[in-house]
Amino acid sequence: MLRAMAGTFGIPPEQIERHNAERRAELEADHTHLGKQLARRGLDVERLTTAAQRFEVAVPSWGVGTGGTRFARFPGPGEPRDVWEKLDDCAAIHQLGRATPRVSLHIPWDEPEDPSALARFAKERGLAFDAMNSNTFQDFPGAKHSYKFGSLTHTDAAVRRQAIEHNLHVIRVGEKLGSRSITVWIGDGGNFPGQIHFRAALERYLESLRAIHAGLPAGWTLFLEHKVYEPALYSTVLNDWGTSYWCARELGDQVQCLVDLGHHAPTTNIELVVARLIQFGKLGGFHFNDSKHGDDDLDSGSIQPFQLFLVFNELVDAEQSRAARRDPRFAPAYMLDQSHNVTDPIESLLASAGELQRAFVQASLVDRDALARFQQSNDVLMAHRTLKRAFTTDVEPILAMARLRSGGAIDPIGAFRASGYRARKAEERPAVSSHRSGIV
Ligand code: PSV
Ligand code: MN
Repeated sequence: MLRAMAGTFGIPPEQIERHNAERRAELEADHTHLGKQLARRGLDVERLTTAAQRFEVAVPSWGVGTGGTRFARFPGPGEPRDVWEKLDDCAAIHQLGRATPRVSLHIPWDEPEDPSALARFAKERGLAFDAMNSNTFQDFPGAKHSYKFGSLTHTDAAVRRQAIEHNLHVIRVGEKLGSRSITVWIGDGGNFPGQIHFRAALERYLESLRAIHAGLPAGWTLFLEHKVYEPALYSTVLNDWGTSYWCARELGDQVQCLVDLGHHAPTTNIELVVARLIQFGKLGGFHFNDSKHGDDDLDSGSIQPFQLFLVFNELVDAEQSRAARRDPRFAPAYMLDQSHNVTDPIESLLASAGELQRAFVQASLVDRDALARFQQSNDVLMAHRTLKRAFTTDVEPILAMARLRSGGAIDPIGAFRASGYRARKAEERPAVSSHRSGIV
């Protein structure tokens, strides 16, 4: 469906201004007070607020629709029915939170008929496109070959070819949208011991990736996304960060590893994985979410906020000590990848972007000189407490001030609820029975 007119979009700016006016004085007092406390620790609240303003994370187009489990999906009112409406919701999120100026699209879920028109539509709403995501884990109408037994690693070269062509198509669409990266995640793997020859499947993976890499435009990055299980329940082809690292290294400079926080066994030390990939110059990006049991795709920071902080601790440390890492262009791409099953997706995405920003600012508070001294002298308790001191600091006034100064809302979820946006969309977007905007 082509959108001829932009129509009404977003939250009326006067509503945000009114919301902020009621809260500004208290925020300024809190920000000043926090500034004094931080100054005693040698930290500059203004520098931290500017850093928070610069923090950005991409939102997934599939995240603005209600997600679901394999049991059911319970759609909410006013759900976006197509990619245009998804962008409208992404624009509202960015308007309020000011941390999400880019959208990550999934093809063919969001296949645009006219990519240039979609790029214009996004630009009008202050949005651009982040990494493209290819989808060879489902069969789509009209496809000649099925991915039931794999895609890029299928035993049949014709199936592999179809999956390669799809990825090249996604890159071409991305070029028209102004994207500069593609994330490749495959559902390939086995459900039974004996089903798959582990080494042969990985060889086929590399061969297919080489073909995609050959079609990668200059300046583009290809992200490899590993996952320990699901949908394949016994083994996956790109099962862990080590395999991902090996493949990325085999493939060359334009290929990097992407860490989805939910794609590991429950006891995996993810911040250690992050540190290793940084050290080896192959940390390309993240899919942020949270989990309790597996790839739960819960809201970032909702279950293990300390883990999120520790991940950002590695990122900030690497940023501050450039010598410690091999990649001089170190600028990992941040994306959210969540499934909002029981909350309003707009609220979840606003909250999640805020949680990442919080972890980033808290990690920026770590006294790195003191930490290095405690590590050097094996003062274990004080080393740990140095991290804890940063993690337990309430940086909310910095986050709220960053939003205010960037033109967003002091309390984005409160402002969203007061705006009546969802009720308006419920009227404008009557539910259609066949649409599937989430992950089911
Ligand atoms: C797979 O679990 C994944 O994390 C990949 O990034 C997919 O593209 C995404 O979820 C959406 O299903
Ligand atoms: Mn992911």
